[in-house]
Amino acid sequence: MQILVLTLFPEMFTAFWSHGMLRKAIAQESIAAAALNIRNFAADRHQVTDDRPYGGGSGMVMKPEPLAAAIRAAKERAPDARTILMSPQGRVFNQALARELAALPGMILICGRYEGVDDRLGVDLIADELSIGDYVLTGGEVAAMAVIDAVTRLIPGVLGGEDSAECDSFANGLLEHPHYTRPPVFEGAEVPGVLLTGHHRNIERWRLEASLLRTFVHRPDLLQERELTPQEADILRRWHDSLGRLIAERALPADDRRR
Ligand code: 4HQ
Repeated sequence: MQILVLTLFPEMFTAFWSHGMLRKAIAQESIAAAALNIRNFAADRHQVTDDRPYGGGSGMVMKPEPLAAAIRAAKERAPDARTILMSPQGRVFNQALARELAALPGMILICGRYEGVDDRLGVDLIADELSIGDYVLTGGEVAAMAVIDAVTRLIPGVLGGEDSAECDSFANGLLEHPHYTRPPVFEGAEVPGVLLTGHHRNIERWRLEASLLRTFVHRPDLLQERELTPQEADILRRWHDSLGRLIAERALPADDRRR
């Protein structure tokens, strides 16, 4: 996948793709990545990229001409890439969108600064808009990095184990089970015994149950968005039955409010 970022701060990306999974993905040519400085596409002597907003008000707006020139130059380098503006009004980025983007031949990610970009950059220049969440950033760069990171790890051959990407949180729509490594006792806290038994079926069963419990407690909204496998339904039924028995045996009678 070809990734081009259009930004006023291309140096922000140098450290980003010099480390870890991104560095490896670039080294093995799973992705090619470059950041282009929008300022280099400003035609005037001072290379101005912003201007005061029509209608008045505080803050500056990114001028359309340098951005349009930068996008056209990027499209020449990556003709099949999708042009994507990072913006709070975009589709809210999630794992399903990461999967969609991982199937593209390329992405041109446009990072605004100040109050944003002139709204007249048309659909021929901006095909898609993405938000990474409902909070206000000072620029699209951090948002673009989040997208590049989540998308790159889904490209076949980028993560070590082929199944590691699809075992992760959200791959199956659930939060991940807890993880442990040595030592077996840390500051008095023990690793759950089943994980030390080597009994793989029990371990898988425990992990699924822990996954379901975490999701139920911390992100019940995720359970509303997916179906339950027969094994998952079975686990929930056992909780239901066991809670039902506990309530039947231990609940005190309700206060009689008529008195
Ligand atoms: N922006 N997800 C860039 C965001 C944002 C977000 C505000 C976009 C500032 C200039 N981008 N403008 N949230 O907050 O993507």
